[in-house]
Order: sequence, then C-alpha cells, then structure tokens
Amino acid sequence: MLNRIDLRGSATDPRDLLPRAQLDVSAAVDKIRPVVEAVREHGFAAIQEATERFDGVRLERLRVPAEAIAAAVETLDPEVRAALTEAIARARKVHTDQRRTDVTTQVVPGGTVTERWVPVSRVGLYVPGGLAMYPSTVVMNVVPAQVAGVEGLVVTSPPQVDNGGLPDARVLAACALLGVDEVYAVGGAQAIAMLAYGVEGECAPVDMITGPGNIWVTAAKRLLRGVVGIDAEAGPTEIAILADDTADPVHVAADLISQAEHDPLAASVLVTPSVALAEAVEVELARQVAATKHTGRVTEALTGPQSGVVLVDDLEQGLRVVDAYAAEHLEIQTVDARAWALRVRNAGAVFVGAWSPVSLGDYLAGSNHVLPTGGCARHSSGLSVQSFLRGIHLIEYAEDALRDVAGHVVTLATVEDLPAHGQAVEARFK
Ligand code: HSO
Ligand code: ZN
Repeated sequence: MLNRIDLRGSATDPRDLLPRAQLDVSAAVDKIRPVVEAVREHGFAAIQEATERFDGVRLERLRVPAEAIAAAVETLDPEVRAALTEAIARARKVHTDQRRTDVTTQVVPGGTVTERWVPVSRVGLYVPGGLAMYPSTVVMNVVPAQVAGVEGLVVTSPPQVDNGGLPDARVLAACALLGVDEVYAVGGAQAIAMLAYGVEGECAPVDMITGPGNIWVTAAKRLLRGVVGIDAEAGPTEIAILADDTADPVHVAADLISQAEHDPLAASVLVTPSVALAEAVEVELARQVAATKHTGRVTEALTGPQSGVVLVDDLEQGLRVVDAYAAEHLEIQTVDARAWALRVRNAGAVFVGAWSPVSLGDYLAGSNHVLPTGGCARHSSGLSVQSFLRGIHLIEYAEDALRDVAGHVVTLATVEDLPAHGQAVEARFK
C-alpha cells in the first residue's frame, strides 16, 4: 500500500527524497481577492452576499447570540463535555508553565534593559466547518491565548445549514466551556477579511489571526498577512514514525491511518531499518484500512506520493531522514525511545514510546496540536503561549551611563555615515 523508498547504502542527502503534498495557494489568492476587497469596501453586505453564495445561509447578523452559545453547552452530550473539560484542564496545565516573566538585565551600573512580555490585544480564531469539525482545535487555540493574557478573543466559524445558520454546535459548546462569548457565524475568505478589517458596528478588527482552514482560508490569510498577524499556514497533516523491530506493527499501522484520516493529502511516513517490521505493517495496513470508517481518504493519503515506507541501514540513518523530513508529528517507537527522541532536531512534536500515540496529543496529552507542517518544523514551533506574546524592550540609562558609552555611539554612527545619530547623544553633554 505504501510507496517504498529504499535508502539503504545511500549517502545522498535525504532532504528531497521524501515528497510532500503541494498546494497551489497562490492561484487561490487570485480567486479570493475580490471577496476580500468586497468585505473591505462594503462590510456587512459583502459578507452576507458571500455567505449566501458559499454557505447557502442568509445571515441577518454576524454575531452568534449569547443564548445560542449557552444552549449549545446545555445540549452537549455529557461524555463529550467531560472529555473536552479534561482536554482543557490538561492543556491549561501545560500552557501555564509556558508563561514568561519579565527580565531586567543590568548592562552597566545605571543602564538596564527590561524585556516585557505583553499579550496581543485582540485575536481572531478561525475554526473550520467543512470536512473537519474540530472542537479540539478551539481548545488548542484558545487556551494558549488565554494563558498569555489576550483580552479580546473572538472565534469565527462557518454557519451550518443544519444548525439553523449557526456554527457547528460542538464548536459553540467548546467556546462556552472556554468562556469565549464573542463568536461569529462567518467562514471562508470573508471571515478572514472580517477579522482583518473589521465590520462597522458588527466586529472590531483583530491584531492577529490563528487557526487552520481550507485553501481559501489559507489564501486569505496569505493575502492579509501584514494587515494582521498570521500564525502559520497550515498544510495537510503529517505523521512520521521512526521504528525498529521492537515496535508493534498493529500500533504503527493504526497511527499511520489515524493521521491519514484527516485528508487525502495527509502524509504518513514510516522510517525503519527493519524489513520485517515494514512487511508486517503492510499486512496490518491492508487489514485495518479495509475496516476503517474513512477508507476512501485514508487509502488516497496512504497510497499518495507524499506517503511511504523508508528503509534505512540503521536508526542513525533513520534519525537523519526524519530530521531532514521535519514532520509535523514524529513518533519514536524504538528501544531507548527517549534517548533517540532527545536527539531529534526537527519535528513539530515528538511522541515517545509505545504509549504516546499522535491521537493522544491531538486531544488529551496537554500539548498543543497546532504544529508546523510542510517542513516548517525546521524553523518554527507549534502554537504556544509565546505565539501570543510580544517582547518589548524597555531601555533605561542614567546620565553617567550614557556619557560612558557616548564615544562608542559616535564612532559607530560615523562609520555608518549617520552623524546625526552621534549628535543626538553629544547634544546632551554640551
Ligand atoms: N492532527 C491534527 C489535529 C486534530 N486531530 C484535530 C484531530 N482533531 C493536526 O495536528
Ligand atoms: Zn489528528
């Protein structure tokens, strides 16, 4: 079922040997530009028109009434409520430990630099509502923002025909459980434009937008980056598993399928020095894929060029391969899994050992599931409290401390041919 990539005995850089799904976001940007411009110019009327056209719902107002949010949590299945409550509690625990404290450095006597960590004022979270209906994503975006101290937190999600033109009831319930009461029934590019520009009398503009979305949402985020802050462009999800012959093929296959279930473009990659394991996993995949609910998209994802089994000489080479690939999710199912995990340099999140599958992290580990895809794990991290904070330097020098260093300022100003910079210091000591 999986493509086989045999790197045994190969000394070439593995970086480009593992193909990735390509999304043509630029083409989508041209398509959504008129929608974004219309929202900027005509506000409510443009959103109403686009929503009718794309979602088949005529919105009388954009904001979801408080009673509808309260009703969603009242009618929520108690088991779902218990699971979401536990997910929120665990995520809060982990994210609370990410809080930063302001640090003052005394550079010289009388001269200090303080780094203040200040939350973004107003954040908009986009929650998809098509193929994917993810209350867990509400948790993963809202919790770090709240822990960071973001005061204005708004959620927007497409209206559902079968929920009376409101966003999905489970998404609304997650908002209620998290204490988010500013929620809009707007989806797609028009939602991103609404958040970025604001809509007179309906929705104030935000400073930053987070949350996943389909290609149109991603395109709108790319177009509006700069007008607002954008967290990251989320591509199709990825799982890589580094495993040796101590791994259980039943678990390995189940985990590969679990992320393939998200999207026909999802990537599932097994990296192993064990041919026996690779073969056992193939047998298991055939059995489990036939029995899984979303067989169609799982099969497409697993057989696509973005997925495969990579055979390596040993775990050392395997480590080089997974580092080069920089997966969104990396599982280590080997002997001494923790020791190997600590050597990984590039991954969005690393799942260590037999009892830490990716789906635990998707919901209940306490870690965040908004992670860098498409190789971005080489330079970026997942969503965290830090994503919602800005470090602002406070520079405080006393007269003597400035005088002591004035000569160096003048020297550097002169070498850069910016003499007025030097004079701004010298003027104080004339
Ligand atoms: N695996 C997805 C997140 C998710 N899974 C949400 C289930 N629900 C991307 O990390
Ligand atoms: Zn998932």
